[in-house]
Amino acid sequence: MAVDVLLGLQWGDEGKGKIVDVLAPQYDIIARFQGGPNAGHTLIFDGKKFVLHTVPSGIFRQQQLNLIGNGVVIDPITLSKELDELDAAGIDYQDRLFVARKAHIILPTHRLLDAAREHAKGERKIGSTLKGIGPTYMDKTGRNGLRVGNLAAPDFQERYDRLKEKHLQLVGLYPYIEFDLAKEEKAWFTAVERLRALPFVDGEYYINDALKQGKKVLAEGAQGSMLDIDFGTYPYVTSSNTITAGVCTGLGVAPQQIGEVIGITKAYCTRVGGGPFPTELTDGTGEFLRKEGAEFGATTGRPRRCGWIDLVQLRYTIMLSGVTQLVVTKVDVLNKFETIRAADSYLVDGDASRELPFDLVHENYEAVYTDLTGWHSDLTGVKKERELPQACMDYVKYLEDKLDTPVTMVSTGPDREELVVR
Ligand code: 2SA
Ligand code: MG
Repeated sequence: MAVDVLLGLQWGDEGKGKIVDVLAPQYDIIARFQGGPNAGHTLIFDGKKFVLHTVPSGIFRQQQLNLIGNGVVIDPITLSKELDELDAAGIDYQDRLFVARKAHIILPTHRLLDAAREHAKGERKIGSTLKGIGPTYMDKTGRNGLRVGNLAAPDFQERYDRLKEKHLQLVGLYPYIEFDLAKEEKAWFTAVERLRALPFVDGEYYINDALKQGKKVLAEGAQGSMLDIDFGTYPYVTSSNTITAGVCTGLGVAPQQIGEVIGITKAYCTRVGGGPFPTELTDGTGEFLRKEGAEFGATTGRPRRCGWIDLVQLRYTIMLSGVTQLVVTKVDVLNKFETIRAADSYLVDGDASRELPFDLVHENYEAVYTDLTGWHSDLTGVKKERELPQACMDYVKYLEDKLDTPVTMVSTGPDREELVVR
């Protein structure tokens, strides 16, 4: 079993990028298996900050190979900008970054459609990142999509034109929005050349050959389990499977190849975009969490909604992905709290329940909280378990106990170094 999985257990932004970067030296290949440039994986080291959207977070470790798997959707424009930033930082990705031929490509008109549909929804909008994710996956399942491997086909331009025409017809169904298609297309075709220059592989053979040679793979999740297309808070979800099952289809590996499943959770909870969030704090406390945790979207800059940790929700996503170990991030954000709250059960129609109801948008439920004592001290820079205050250790142990899963790492700050490994 040589494919370990790392994924977010909440609504994204759990700090996956940092943990992948820390774990990368233990692996030969880091692979993204779903999502696209809607992701924003923030890494901080040597006083520098990087935000990755398409490129796997193993790129900053020189010995590791990185694969953008078939389950990912790629926007050549975003990818090209990321490569520019890597170039500027002197990161050598030559022969270390591979792209699966079966990955789908985001066209400018996918972004146009995303924007037009969101605009038309008004109040009911998903709060998508407007990166064209939904429409691209729709073309994938609708069997219309263009894939990376098609870039080499002599009729690529014709296929592009046909799909674009289809999109423009669809856009006509929605109210008009501003979009400079000619300009976007120009940038896109320039960026496509950049994508073409990367080595393409048949990702499924690439990974399975590597596994046969005894190589270790880390599958890097994007977004979070509650945004999963099947099990998330539908329709307020993204368009891919963000749980462990997505690794099998998004890379072409069999289930028995899956080893450790590392689930990342914040010490509290956030969500960006629309949709239900049972433990959301819409008061000053939520505002305080946002400020302390610098909770703004890494891709869109949108303020993130903040609330307490939700154990009902976490037990659900741990179950769905077969999580074997937990990483708790951003505990330092709770430094100033006298009391920390955790939702351990829900009241659904007045009855206590430890399961998530079917429809979190319309059903009658509320979170029931347990109060825990805060540590009320500064954790910045703490790297050893024995340096963690007792109340903080008690919180970690409470989570382990309630979630029935060991906590193997506690992140005490944004830097690569600010981490307690247990
Ligand atoms: P989309 O763009 O179609 O996938 O949006 C659908 C929903 O999924 C949410 N979503 C995310 N939630 C958290 N983090 C994400 N990545 C960025 C980040 C987001 C940002 O790391 O901060 O910068 O705003 C992400 N990507 C998608 C999205 O908010 C919709 O609710
Ligand atoms: Mg993020």
